[in-house]
This record gives sequence, structure tokens and C-alpha cells, in this order.
Amino acid sequence: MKRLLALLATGASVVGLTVLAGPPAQAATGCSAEYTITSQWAGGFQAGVKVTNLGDPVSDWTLGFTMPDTGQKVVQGWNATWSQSGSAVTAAGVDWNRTLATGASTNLGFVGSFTGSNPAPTSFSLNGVACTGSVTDPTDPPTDPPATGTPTDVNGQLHVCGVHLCNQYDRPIQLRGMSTHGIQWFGSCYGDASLDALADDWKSDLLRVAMYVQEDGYETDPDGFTRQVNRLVDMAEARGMYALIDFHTLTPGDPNYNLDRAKTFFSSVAARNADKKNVIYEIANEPNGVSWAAVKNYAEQVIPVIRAADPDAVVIVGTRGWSSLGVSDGSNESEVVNNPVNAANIMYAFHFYAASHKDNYRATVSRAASQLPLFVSEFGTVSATGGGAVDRASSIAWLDLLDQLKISYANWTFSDADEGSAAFKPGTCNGSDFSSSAVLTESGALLKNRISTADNFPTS
Ligand code: IDC
Repeated sequence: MKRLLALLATGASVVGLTVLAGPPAQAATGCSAEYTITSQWAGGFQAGVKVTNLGDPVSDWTLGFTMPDTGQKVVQGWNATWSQSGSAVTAAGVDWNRTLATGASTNLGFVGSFTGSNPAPTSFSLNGVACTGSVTDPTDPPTDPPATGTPTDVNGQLHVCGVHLCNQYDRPIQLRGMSTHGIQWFGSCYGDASLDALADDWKSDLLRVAMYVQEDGYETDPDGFTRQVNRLVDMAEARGMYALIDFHTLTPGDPNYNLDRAKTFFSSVAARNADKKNVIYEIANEPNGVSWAAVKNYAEQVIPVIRAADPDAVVIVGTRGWSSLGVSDGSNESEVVNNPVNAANIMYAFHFYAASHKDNYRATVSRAASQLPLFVSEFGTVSATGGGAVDRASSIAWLDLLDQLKISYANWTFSDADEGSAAFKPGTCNGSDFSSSAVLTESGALLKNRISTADNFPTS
């Protein structure tokens, strides 16, 4: 229903039915293409194209279409390799969506510019065959009645089911939310007003609590930081959000350096929060300069400490190479697949920064997602420094991929740090306005837009 309204509101075109023709020996072909303008401004617009393969499976595809007005140009696209020659636009599949089974769809998008009018493109084709088919989307209208209540009300105690995160009805869900910045620096960003905005305006499912261990963090005042974390767990719980307790190791990169601290910290927070349903534990933010074997050893010592106090909570394990599943160290997910952590009800962390980590990282995630339970417990829309410009195309490609794979995520950061990854403009946390668009950065506006859409969590 929501999509139909969007179509009506934007005058999108859905193109009619194809008759499959041709000699019997040939592969059956056919497709539908659904074009939607998602926003438009003076001279520019953002559009999406949902392509559905109605023929035999394809292992490689190129979508073609025609821009009716000479001023219409694709400026920057995602989820495909885009090019334009005159009025002819082509979009070729990328690693993770190149294969399309019969009936399978993929969502592409682009930012465009125009000079005169901005009519919908025409003559959509897939691998040269006109897209004249139509499809009934089985999820539209949704088959589940819309859930009412907060994310924790609806989903209750979570657990890992196969490669997914499942709710109390044993159905896969995706949590979408935000990470704090270092709570030792940005405590003023986490009060009642900002967390109300996160829960009510952003409709966030999740607050990740980033408790640095070094850099003036936990090691300087274990009791004080433990109390701060518990306070944020309670504040998230009161607003119906999950709380991800992040033991934010970063430098040094070997989590074993903090093994004793981790045991002390997790035995305390796990005992204190054992009866809560909203807690997820992340035991090592970003192992780096260390082998997977060392990370696994750390995990197999810390997880039993958590389980002894809180047996049913989901635990997230960091991966090698700054939680890149090893990719940033020249490895890949196979080291984890071949040598998994010996524990149940766990997921593996994957982190990315959209301006630094692109197609080869996305290819890894799409491959690994069918073998390992993944949780994107931290990502940024900018470069891996946490600063620089928002890479819109890469960020949207990532978020679309995570939505498609139902991978949960937390964005770095829900803070007013003076860096591109922060959601709020500098100085915001000294004030009381966390809701107006005036306090949002480009990254904040993008994430609020994505996170605040309906979750449609399954309820049976
Ligand atoms: C960055 C912060 C920055 C801070 C720096 C060092 O954005 O203000 O000075 O840490 O503490 C990560 C880390 C995360 C980084 C972030 C951006 O988990 O702590 O935050 N990043 O560099 N991994 C990849 C990127």
C-alpha cells in the first residue's frame, strides 16, 4: 500500500504485460521495470527502478531505458554500473545482484539532473528484451498485520536462528539504529530529550552504547563506566529500544590485551541485566593487527562469562581487520566459516565506512551472509577516519544490501562530533532540540530517513 501511494504521488509508470514469444529452444525472457521518483528538487531528483526478471534465470544482466527529455542525466547511481549515451541509459548488474532467478527483483537507484521537464523514462529492457511484464508484489499489501508497540514489545527476547536474528516468534528481523560516539566524550548527547527523539522521531530499534576501553574510557574508571552503560541500557529499555553493549576496543587491536577487563565488565553487566530482554553484548569492537585465532580465543573466554550470568542473550563477536571479516587484512570470511567460535547464539560483526569500503566489501557480505550470522554493529556514511564527505551512492548501496539481506545495523554516530559521520551539527547536544531538521547533518538526515520507515516486524 505504501508503495502504491508512492507511485501515485510521484506519477511513476508501471509498464504492462509481455507475451513470451520465440522459438521453443530459446530461453524464456521477460521483465518488469517499476520507476519511482523518490524526491525531486530544483534541477535534480532521486529515482529508483525495481527490476523483476520474469523469464528464465539470468546470471548477468543489463537494464536499458530511454530518457525522453534531452536535459535528463544520470549523475550518480547505485546497485549497478551506470552509463549514459545521449538519451540511452544502461545499468549493468554488480557482483551481488548479477544473478536474478525467475521472479527475483533488484532495486536500483540514481540521482539525476534535468533542465526542462522530468518525465518518466521509457523503453525499459533487460538484456535487450522489452520490459512489458507486470508483477503482483506478494508483500504489498503486507501479509502480516502491522505490529503495534515498541520494537522490544513486539520482538521480545531475540535469538540467532540460522544466519538471522530472530524475534520471539522465531521470525527473522532486521534492527535499524544508531551508535553513540565514545560515551567518555559525548555524555551530554545521551539524555532524555535526545533518546526520546531517537525512539519517537527516528523510530530507532536500537541504541549501541560505545564504551571505549582505552582513550580515557573504561580502564580509567571501571565502576563509573559500568554505571553509565547500565543507565543507558535502562533508558533504551524505557523507550522500547534494544541496547547493544559495545566493549569498544580499538587501540591496541588485540582484544586479549583487555581480556581481564572484559571478564570483569561483562560478568557485572550480564548479571545486572540478565532479566532484561533488550540487551545484546558486543565483546570486542574492532580487532586489528591480530589473527582470527587470537580473536576466537578471546571470544571463547569471554562468552562463557556472559552465559554464566545471562544465558539467553545474543553475543556479537568482532572479526579480524577492524571487523571486516578479514577483508581489510587481505583475508576473507572463509577463516571464520572454517573455524567458527565454539558457542551458540552468536553473530559476527561486520563494519564498513561507505566512502572507503565499496564493491569488494559488499561482495564479501553478500557471500558471507548465507553462511554466517552477521550484524553490522557499526558503519559510517563517510571515510574510515569518521570524517570527510558523505558518499551517498555507496551508503545507499550498502543500506539497500543490508535491507535485502535482513542484516541489522547501527550507524556511527548519534552525536554532535565535529566530523562528517555525526548525525547532529556541532553544538546540538548543548541545546534541547534533537528533532528539527535544522540540527541534522547530511549523514543524520540520510540515516533518519532510512531508520524511521516502518519495520513491519512479523508477529506470528
Ligand atoms: C573515531 C571517532 C573519532 C575519534 C577516533 C579515535 O569518530 O572522533 O577521534 O575514533 O577514537 C572505527 C572505530 C571508531 C572510529 C570510527 C571512525 O570503531 O571508534 O571513531 N571508526 O574512525 N572503525 C572504523 C572507523
